[in-house]
Amino acid sequence: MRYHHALFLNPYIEENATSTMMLFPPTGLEYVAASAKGLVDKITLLDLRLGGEFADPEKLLGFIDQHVDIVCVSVGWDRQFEEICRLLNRIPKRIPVIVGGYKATEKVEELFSRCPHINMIVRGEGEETIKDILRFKPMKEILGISYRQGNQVVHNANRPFSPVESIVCPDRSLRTGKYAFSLNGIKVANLTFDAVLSSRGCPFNCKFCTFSLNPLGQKRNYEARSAKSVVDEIQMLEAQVILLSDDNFFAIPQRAEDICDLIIKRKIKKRFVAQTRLDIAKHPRLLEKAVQAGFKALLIGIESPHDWILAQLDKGFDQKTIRRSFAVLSRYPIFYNGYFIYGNIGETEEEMLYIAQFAKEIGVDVIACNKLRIEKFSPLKELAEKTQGYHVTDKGELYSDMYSHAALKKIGRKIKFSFYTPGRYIRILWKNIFITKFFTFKEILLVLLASPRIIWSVILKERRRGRLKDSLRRTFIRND
Ligand code: B12
Ligand code: SF4
Repeated sequence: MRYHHALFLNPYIEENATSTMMLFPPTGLEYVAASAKGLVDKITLLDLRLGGEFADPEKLLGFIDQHVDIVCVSVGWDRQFEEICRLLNRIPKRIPVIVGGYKATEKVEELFSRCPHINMIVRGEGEETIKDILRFKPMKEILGISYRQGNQVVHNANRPFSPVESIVCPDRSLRTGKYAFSLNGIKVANLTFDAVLSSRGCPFNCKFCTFSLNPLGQKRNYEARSAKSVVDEIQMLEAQVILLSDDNFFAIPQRAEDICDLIIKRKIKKRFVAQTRLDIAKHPRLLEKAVQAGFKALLIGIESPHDWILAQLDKGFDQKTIRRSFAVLSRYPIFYNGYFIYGNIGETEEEMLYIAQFAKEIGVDVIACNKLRIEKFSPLKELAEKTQGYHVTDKGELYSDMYSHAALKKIGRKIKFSFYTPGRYIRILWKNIFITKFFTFKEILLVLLASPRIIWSVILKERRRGRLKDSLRRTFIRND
């Protein structure tokens, strides 16, 4: 027996996707689709964010009904959960529905109870599991799946991780479109994006982080692909901007340097963005090579300006180290995004608000602040449960009697508006144009031409959310 036509579906719809979300392909789903090659006659990969006729659910369901005999769906995020469940429930019952992804792994029971049409949920990494499914291996023998048996849900044992070098890279020819540069949903310039995963896991164990701890509580030990295989993949890509979506790209400095050397040697001209730890500042030679190879932006987990919070999070550095590291980093023409966490256990409002000031002091270009999340297997769970007055929502959001969810949200906006002043936007543009040279002259012109539409779309969005006046006041008058 063999399936004829498998559909691999990223079910998130364009209008609701935020700007960063629009830039990158659904890496996990693409890996799973690539593994399915050769085991089914035809593969269709559809990312609904790319638009096209199948963004219309009626057309999509018609296509599934007429052409497809197995549907494999990725549920990776909290967003649009209701809509996705509704869509899955409309897939004809005779067609098997397989669901996988980060969120699906977390919400196995909920998905089964809400979506009677789901046949199997693949927990954790799916490359090997999908092969067993497509080979019609008996369900009870497939590691890493959950399935229905009468009124019960059966959870088979977890699947051990596969070695990274054995995992086949995504096949970009399966895509139906390009990931183009868009801001707030508006296509800005002819700049395209792609993502490359050069390693899995992370060698560190920061206490709040569930990056390499999958929703089953399994820790993915750090494993990296060879420099050659990474650069071979990069060299095949059409996109100009490549996100190295590893949890921590520079974890092995020598390997990262080898990758940079190969990029330089092969004269690959791309713009790279990578997620990294602050420790990269200890390696000036690597930083120089990274700049030469085309690294334009680094996304760095700083988390907090406060030593006691950094210690609580087991981050492995203190405020002094952050300041010292940024003194080094600011010598390089690289754009820095600092990730911060606020609403930590015991953190006061004043301490949270200091994030904006601190980020300015150290010279971060942009910040992304998130409330502390405590997921099912987070090592911080015990502390949160033990600390009086603290609670965790079923989505993993931490709040307290002192700072409710809404109060934390307000504090988050205050931090954002203290940092993003009009001067900051000018600085961001200046750095991108003249220092990191992220954009070419033509692209800058296109961004400028698109800017009235972007500003208008932001205004509409803020108005829809009923906070336009407040945002304008906080940006231009007073952020209190
Ligand atoms: C790179 C990355 C990003 C990139 C985007 C990458 C992309 N391609 O879209 C950027 C930087 C933009 C980003 C943004 C955000 N991210 Co992010 N990101 C990651 C990171 C580090 C890697 C993702 C990745 O490529 N994984 C590798 C692939 C291979 O794994 P995977 O996606 O899980 O897929 C495997 C399985 O899930 C399964 N699978 C997946 N789909 C399917 C489908 C089927 C049918 C089957 C069988 C199996 C299957 O098989 C896949 C292959 O093994 C992860 C952490 C991590 N290590 O996973 C966080 C992570 C995904 N991000 C997370 C979050 C919270 C965010 C943000 C919301 C942060 C924020 N507050 O702004 C934003 C979201 C943007 C938005 N607007 O919604 C969370 C998601 C938690 C959740 N689901 O609730 C994660 C898990 C980190 C964490 N633990 O907090 N992110
Ligand atoms: S926060 Fe960063 S360095 Fe720490 S464990 Fe997570 S991915 Fe690794």
